[in-house]
Amino acid sequence: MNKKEIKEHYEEFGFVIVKNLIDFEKIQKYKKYFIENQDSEIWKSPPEVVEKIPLLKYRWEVFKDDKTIRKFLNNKKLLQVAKTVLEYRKPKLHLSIIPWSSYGQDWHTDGNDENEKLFNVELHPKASFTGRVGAWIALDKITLESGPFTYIPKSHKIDYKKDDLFLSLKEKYEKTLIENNFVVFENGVLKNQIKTEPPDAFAVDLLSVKYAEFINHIYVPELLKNGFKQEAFLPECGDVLFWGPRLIHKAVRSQEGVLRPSIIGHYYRPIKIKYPKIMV
Ligand SMILES: O=C(O)CCC(=O)C(=O)O
Ligand SMILES: [Fe+2]
Repeated sequence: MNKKEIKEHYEEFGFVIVKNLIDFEKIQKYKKYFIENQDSEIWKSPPEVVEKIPLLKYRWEVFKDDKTIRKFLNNKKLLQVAKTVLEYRKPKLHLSIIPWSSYGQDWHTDGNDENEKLFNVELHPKASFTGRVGAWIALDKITLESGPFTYIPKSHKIDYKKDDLFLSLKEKYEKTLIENNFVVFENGVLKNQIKTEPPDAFAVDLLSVKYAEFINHIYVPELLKNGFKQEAFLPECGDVLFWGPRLIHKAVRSQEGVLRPSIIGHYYRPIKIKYPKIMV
């Protein structure tokens, strides 16, 4: 695939798959490193980072700064695709997800202002980046049993401010929240607005549960009945899927005893304001 094809596919569908991108030897070397160190503390976020970004306490797999991981994810071929889709010369790595089993994170986007504002929760401090792309790298063949990355092509194009399905379901859902005294809205706005960065962990926790419930149990099931289709990424070793922050995606849970050899890197295009290197 040339750069133009990569960019066009990414823009049209919200993701692009590049087959056989990463060399076998590089993968073998990284796999060996992972296997040798999988029980080590090096995979965990250091306390000083968790303190700065309370949300990280829920993401034990977010890794700080290990040379081997950094080197693997800063592979030229990965960066080249990140550069192409972000249209930026120097994308920066800001997150890695390294475990070989999927805990089954349900449907979500990685950053979508309109959507997150639903409950006035800003999970992604906006000031720190203007573009973001995730790379899902298969270190072996991935099957349905391994718990594949699963996504809804073209969902990145949904305009939540105008989308009738989203707006009507959201209105109904908000009503039930109010009726159940879960939240109080004043003039259509949540009374307890969260403006701090990083946001107050308790509030985010509480509200994002509702946000996740809405997306997973109400919105996405309806979306899938209304013309959108889900697809699973079932790659061979060395294949990489790149996706944009607005694409709706999830991780299918790995079946008991089945591994999902993979590594995920997230890259971003920074702007002036520097936020801590690692974030969710
Ligand atoms: O583990 C997965 O397959 C999904 C990961 C994910 O949602 C992400 O990295 O943003
Ligand atoms: Fe995600």
